[in-house]
Amino acid sequence: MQWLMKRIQDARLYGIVDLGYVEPGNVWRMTQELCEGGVDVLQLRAKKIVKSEVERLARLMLPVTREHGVPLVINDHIDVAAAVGSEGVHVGQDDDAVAKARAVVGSSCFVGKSTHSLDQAEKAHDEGADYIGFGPLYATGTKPDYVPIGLQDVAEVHRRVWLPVFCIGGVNATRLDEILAAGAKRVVVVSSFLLAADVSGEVRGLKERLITSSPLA
Ligand code: 3NM
Repeated sequence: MQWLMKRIQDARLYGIVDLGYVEPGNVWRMTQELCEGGVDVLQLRAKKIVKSEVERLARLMLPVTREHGVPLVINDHIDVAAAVGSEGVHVGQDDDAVAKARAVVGSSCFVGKSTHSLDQAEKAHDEGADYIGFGPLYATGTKPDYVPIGLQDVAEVHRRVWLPVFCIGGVNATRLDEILAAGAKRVVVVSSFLLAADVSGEVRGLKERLITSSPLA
């Protein structure tokens, strides 16, 4: 378990295979390309998809992510995470979401939580989340109902929360410099990777810039 915690702490670039962008038939290829490009963590996000299909896709992804040493995180479906033995599970804003997930997946799986304010970030920390998502920084079609929080709290969240903080929402190569300048250390990228003509190349380029311009303290 300690190695797994270290994996999430050392992670800089978090990718998501989001079924809003990727056809089920392309999940295996997309997983391969994201891993080859160098994502440090990969999530399966499949809103509005039946659970049995989420489980099937997770089982398809796992051999690829494991081959690359990339932890696989299942979004929302804690029972699927437990069934397939994924390395992580990601939950939303419900107050008891972390405890509920922990009760199901046990201690061999890390638990991440989405947060959208400094207050929520501190609460997630107190609830025992292993990492948090923090955003959306910008308006994004991937999560269209959420009001962007901007960059103003990025530095402060790192002062208040001693957990890996993954900044999310509208992150792309064009915005990376200002996001890092605002204090981000880790980012999640969804549509900008999934819609790229050269997925691996896009991941590789962004990862390189992330590592060189913002070493982890
Ligand atoms: N969660 P893109 S923003 C899945 O703020 C997700 O919690 C967010 O996708 C949050 O990189 C988001 O395409 C969408 O903007 C990120």
